Amino acid sequence: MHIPPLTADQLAHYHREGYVILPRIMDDATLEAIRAEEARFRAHRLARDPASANQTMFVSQVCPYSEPVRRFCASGPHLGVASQLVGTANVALWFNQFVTKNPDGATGRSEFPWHQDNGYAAIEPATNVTIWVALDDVDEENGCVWVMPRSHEQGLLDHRRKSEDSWHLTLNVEGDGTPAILKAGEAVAFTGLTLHRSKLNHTDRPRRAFFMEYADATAGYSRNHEPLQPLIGNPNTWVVSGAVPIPGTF
Ligand SMILES: O=C(O)CCC(=O)C(=O)O
Repeated sequence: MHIPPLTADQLAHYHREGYVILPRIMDDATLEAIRAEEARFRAHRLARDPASANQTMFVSQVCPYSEPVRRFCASGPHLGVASQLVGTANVALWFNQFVTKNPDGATGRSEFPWHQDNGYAAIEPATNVTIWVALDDVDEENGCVWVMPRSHEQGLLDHRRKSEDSWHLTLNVEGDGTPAILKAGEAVAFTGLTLHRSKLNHTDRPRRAFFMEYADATAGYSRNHEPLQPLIGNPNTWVVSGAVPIPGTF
């Protein structure tokens, strides 16, 4: 599958609005392979924890466990676009995750509240991009992602825990934002500073998604305001395009 480079208009939209809708980035065969991996993890999770049937399933840092996932993240046809969005030839994959929003039923728990990805782990410089790929057709009914246009202009905002019994971080946001309505295999790309969220899944089927975060391979990261660490050297981080300087200690 070939994905043409983003046009100047698409790139300008990304930098101005903080997001851009991408065309299809997973072909049928890849979509099936990645869906099969999602099903494998979901079955495993369900066997371990039957209550997870009604909860959102998050499976992070999947590459060590899955060749199809690793192949897509590290050499998928979207890497040229990822490099354009990050703005450098030297790009690192540093995070990836399945997010399966199971049917909410009447629990009201399938919401993922407003946040910036850098609110969970700050990347510096914050030129990182999240590429969120729909594994099913997604819309307002089954809990698509919503982005808040131009919110990245505010820089990194203060997040707080949603509630004592939740690990979600969030903050007050005025307005509804824009739904990223996608067909399976299409994606939305947004900056690490772009406010986004997803609402409830009102259907009776899981809403499956997979996302990857790419950053300048020389960037650093910090969780909980701890000192910045180089991304490279973190066992989950891989250069997927270009190279980084070799440390003196090698
Ligand atoms: O897939 C979703 O519903 C949103 C996930 C998300 O925003 C995140 O994990 O940071």
